Amino acid sequence: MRHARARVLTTSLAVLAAVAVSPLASPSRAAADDGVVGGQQVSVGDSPWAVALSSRDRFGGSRSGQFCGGVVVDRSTVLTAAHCLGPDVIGGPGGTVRDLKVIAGRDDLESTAGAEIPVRSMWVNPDYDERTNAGDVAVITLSTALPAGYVIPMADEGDPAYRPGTGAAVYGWGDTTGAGDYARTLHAARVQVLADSACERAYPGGPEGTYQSDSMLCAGVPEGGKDACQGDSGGPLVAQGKLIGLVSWGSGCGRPESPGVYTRVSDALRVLEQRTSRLPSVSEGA
Ligand code: 4AZ
Repeated sequence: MRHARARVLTTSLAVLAAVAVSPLASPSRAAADDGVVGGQQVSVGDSPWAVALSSRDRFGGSRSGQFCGGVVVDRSTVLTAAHCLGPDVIGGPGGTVRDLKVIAGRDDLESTAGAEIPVRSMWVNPDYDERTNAGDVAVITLSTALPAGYVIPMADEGDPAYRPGTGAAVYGWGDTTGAGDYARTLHAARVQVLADSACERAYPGGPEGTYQSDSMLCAGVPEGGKDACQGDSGGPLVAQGKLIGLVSWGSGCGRPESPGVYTRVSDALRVLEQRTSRLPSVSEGA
């Protein structure tokens, strides 16, 4: 097993600072490049807070061992989904993966760009409910801090970014079709925050989960075709320049009647406040 040493960050902070966080660039990509599902290739230079979780021991050396997404909310803090760090994914209670890393600044998973940052510690929400999927949040503390330009603010409760109809973008290296076609580069799809009623209708309680509006957020497009998918879990849903959701679950990918379900970041903040001593700073509402 090859153990790549963490490389010095190559992304210039000045460049990052100069680039406004505009979720998506020009939409003119070939269909073959479409990814997340119904998305397009984007650059980590424009979205440095989008990071990949990696374990080559468990997921193999291709695609840098990527298996989930994450998001940088503080220089040493990455949020992801609890189910990404559960026994089904990383094997064994509490996680037995020894080579878990956070990859920042790497668009192409076949490259060595950016940095692979070892994990100092992780906290998986003990209240994560595998039956409903409620509370799907975990916190990774990095062994070395990222530059401040990597951090995205989080939207607290009451922020207008949570209003239904708000345009948002979901980011990840996951499946681009729902048939196991994992992306090599970071992709993003434009979706919108949907009314809770859309997900309450889709997920009243079933094998995949139960939609709970206090802790989850519903997003997609009414016509379907744009969505997060397997491998995107834990990654960011961003609206108005702020983090509003973490990719969590759904029935299939891109189905019109089955929107994507996200961990509601404002609720995750409450969970972290109550359960941990850490509270990453939040963006002021309005
Ligand atoms: C997954 O399996 C998954 N369409 C994540 C998000 C969605 C579906 C599945 C939403 O990780």
